[in-house]
Amino acid sequence: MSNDMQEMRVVLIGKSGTGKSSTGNTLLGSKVFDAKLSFNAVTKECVEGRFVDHNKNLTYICVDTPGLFDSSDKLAETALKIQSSVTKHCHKPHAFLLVLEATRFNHEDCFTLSYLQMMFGKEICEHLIIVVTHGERFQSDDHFMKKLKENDPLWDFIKKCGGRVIRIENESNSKQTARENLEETIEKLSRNGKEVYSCKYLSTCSEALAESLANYKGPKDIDKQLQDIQEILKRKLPGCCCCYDNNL
Ligand SMILES: Nc1nc2c(ncn2[C@@H]2O[C@H](COP(=O)(O)OP(=O)(O)O)[C@@H](O)[C@H]2O)c(=O)[nH]1
Ligand SMILES: [Mg+2]
Repeated sequence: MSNDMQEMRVVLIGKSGTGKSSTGNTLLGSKVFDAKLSFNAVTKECVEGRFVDHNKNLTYICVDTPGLFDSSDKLAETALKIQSSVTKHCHKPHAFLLVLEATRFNHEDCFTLSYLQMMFGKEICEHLIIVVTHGERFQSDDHFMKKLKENDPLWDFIKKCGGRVIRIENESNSKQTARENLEETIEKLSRNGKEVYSCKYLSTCSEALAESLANYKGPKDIDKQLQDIQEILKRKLPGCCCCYDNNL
């Protein structure tokens, strides 16, 4: 590998079954991640994949993560797993791909931004790209945007996440268009790799998650679990609330 080989670090994030692993495979151009139709989450731990693009002198490093709201999980536990794995495999990522299946967007999804901010701070918003899979369900980009705007909670959510949204099709015979679309969006967002995510409160976020997990006493709704974490964060970071999304 030549010394001036650049890295592009990307995290795949989202609920189980939305197409995270498939999107990672499309981006890396081969079947690196296990993608399948399943009622149970397939990716239980974070997995790393790489692709070296010799033409661009660029290595894509991609981390696939467990589903965000997998039913039996404690949210703080999943959050700590995702956070520590991202720090380990994908230090200072250029982009977080938030993978969604637009037709399945529901009440639970509205909590995603709060949840992500508790893991990665508000700084994550600058580096989020919403990737809608099953892109061929939409006849054109105009049709896609029209359908997104018709769904008020989904459109509000997209705007809060910075408004960057693309559609891709992971199951088409030629995945080249989807791949190019992903690469172009990531490279534009990161200004060709110059801008990376970082958050100076990351260790405080993990302390808050660990404290909430230690206090966890049996099943609680998503909003209740997130409120607990938020309360701890507010105490640890007075005057500097990490969680700007008010869905809680
Ligand atoms: N038709 C279609 N199927 C997809 C697409 N993306 C993912 N899938 C399918 O959806 C299922 C779940 O995908 P997977 O990547 O395992 O989701 P994950 O749990 O988020 O990692 C698999 O059967 C995939 O083949 C897509 O863009 N189009
Ligand atoms: Mg998966």
